[in-house]
Order: sequence, then structure tokens, then C-alpha cells
Amino acid sequence: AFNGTWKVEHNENYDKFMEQMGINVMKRKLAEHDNLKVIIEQTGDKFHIKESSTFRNKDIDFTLGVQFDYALADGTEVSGTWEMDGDVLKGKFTRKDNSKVLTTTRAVVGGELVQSYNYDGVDAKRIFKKA
Ligand code: MYR
Repeated sequence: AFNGTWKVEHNENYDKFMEQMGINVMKRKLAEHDNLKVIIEQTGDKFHIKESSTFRNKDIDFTLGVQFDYALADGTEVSGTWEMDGDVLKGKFTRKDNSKVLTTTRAVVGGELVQSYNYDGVDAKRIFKKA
């Protein structure tokens, strides 16, 4: 269900979320329009993700339930896991700099990929359309 090329179409409360993450207003303005594209290839428990945006191109490999490291576009380092809960991917990542937890989910809803984020009491969503 997740396989395919997904392009961000709109954001909900993403600026507030990034602000809570400690990202300055200049970077937030750029990140709001980062043209994020994710290509997801799932094979069983293994995922290969190609992320591309105005900030960077990045390849990510992970296995469900296995901890891995990831750096956000602003350099913030996190470590955590993705797990599958029914049809929903649930991620739990801990920031290396302050030990606070960022949770995120991915679900395909009505043909769109909905990614939710929570950090320190603030929720946001990014909604992607299949390319
Ligand atoms: C992936 O599955 O795409 C790689 C792992 C993602 C880890 C956590 C994602 C959190 C991204 C938050 C970005 C918001 C920046 C303030």
C-alpha cells in the first residue's frame, strides 16, 4: 500500500510543529515549501526510502522494529524505529540532543499518504499525493 512515489500536497500545523522543534523562522518558511518527495519501496519487513526535497536527496533503509539513526534536514539527529500496526506505520524517534521523543505515523487514506507528527505536545500533518 505504501509503495510508490509520493509528493507533498499540503501541510497542517507544520509551522507550529517546526517551531516547537526549535527551527527558526527562516528555515521554517523554506521547509513549508520544500517540495518533499518520497519514493517508498517495501519488501516484507524492509523499507527503502528515497527522500528528495529542495534541501537534499537522501536514501534511507530500515527494517520494521529495528532501531536506526536518521538526521532531519536541519541536521537534528534522531534514533528510533518504525513498526506496523494494522495498516498504519508508527514511528517513535528520540532526539539525540535533548532526549525528547518525536512520534510519527504514515497511513494511506483515500489514496493519499498522510504522515502525522507529534513533538512535545504539538501535532502536525503532511499530506502526499501519488505521483
Ligand atoms: C523515513 O521513514 O522517512 C525516515 C525516518 C523518519 C524519521 C522521523 C521523521 C521525522 C521527520 C520530522 C521532520 C520535521 C522537521 C521539523
